[in-house]
Amino acid sequence: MAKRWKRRPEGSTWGDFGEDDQLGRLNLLTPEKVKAGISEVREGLSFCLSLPLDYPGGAVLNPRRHPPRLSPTLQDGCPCLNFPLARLDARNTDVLSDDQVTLALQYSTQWDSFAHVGAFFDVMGNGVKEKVYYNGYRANEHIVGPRDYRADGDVQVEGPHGARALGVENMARKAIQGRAVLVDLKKHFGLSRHSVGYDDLMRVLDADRIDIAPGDMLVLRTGFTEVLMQMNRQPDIDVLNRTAAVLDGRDDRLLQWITSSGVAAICADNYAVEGLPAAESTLGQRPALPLHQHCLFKLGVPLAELWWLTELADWLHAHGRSAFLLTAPPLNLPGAVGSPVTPVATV
Ligand code: UVW
Repeated sequence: MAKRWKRRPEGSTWGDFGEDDQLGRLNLLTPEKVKAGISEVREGLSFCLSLPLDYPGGAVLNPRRHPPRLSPTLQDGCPCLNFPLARLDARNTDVLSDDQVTLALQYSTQWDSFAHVGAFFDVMGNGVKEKVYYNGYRANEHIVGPRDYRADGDVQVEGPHGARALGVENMARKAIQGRAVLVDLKKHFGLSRHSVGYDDLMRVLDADRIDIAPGDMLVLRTGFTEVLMQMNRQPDIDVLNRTAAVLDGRDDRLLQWITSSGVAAICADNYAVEGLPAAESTLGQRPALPLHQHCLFKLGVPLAELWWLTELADWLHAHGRSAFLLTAPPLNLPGAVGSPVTPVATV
């Protein structure tokens, strides 16, 4: 089989975990790392780190993403909520409810898979920039949409679409469990918007005496979802755009730290982990989502957003701790690019 790529992006991990790897840094969640996470469990207390999935409310945070719509499935043409099975057979005593949902998979507490953000890159070294994703998986071959966007005219694509590689099912099968470390940016920067670069992050790690080891999952508490929850499903986008810390995706030293720290994943309670729009850049061609491109496309570090971290952070502070066991598999939904998640922290 022809290799998918001859050149890899500078500073990427492509190929380091195998030619056909689809897990990236999640490979660092080894049995030792799971045991390291389990050794952080001393009290047997668990925290749910998910928002109710009908938050943020409306579609102002991201106009592509609408709140979930629940509806009953149909039983012989009738809505199956409180459906008396006696309608089918008078001897039946059961009452049946069964439902379905239309859900933007990244509407609320979520994981981004590596199929979420790719880039134009000359993978074959022939001067042609192709649309590729982590480890050289290709647009229209592995990540297939209903339309092939081409400079010389779009082409409709027949047949099933979705992520034939890099989908969330790979992350689900990995189970995503291990040692995680909470870094509390709200404690240091408050609830006003603050763009956190390398120097800021190093000061926080130093002040709070936090050690992050390769294979740890980095969990960032900013307080964003605390403000969001108070808006009661009617988010005020102007307020939210001024709320809470975001990582500065244009800070190359911060991106380099993500590379060298060996973190397996980055999870945050804010909207996109990084500040959007990203700061202006003097480069002509540059990513609009620089931290997404660095993590999802180059390194294979999955990103998670809109987590609920309040009770966990309060408990960890009260007990002088920052590490815990995190269990956070996405849906085992073949072909999906993102996934809701109900992460569980255990201390
Ligand atoms: C975007 O499209 C901005 O995605 P995410 O939810 O990963 O920030």
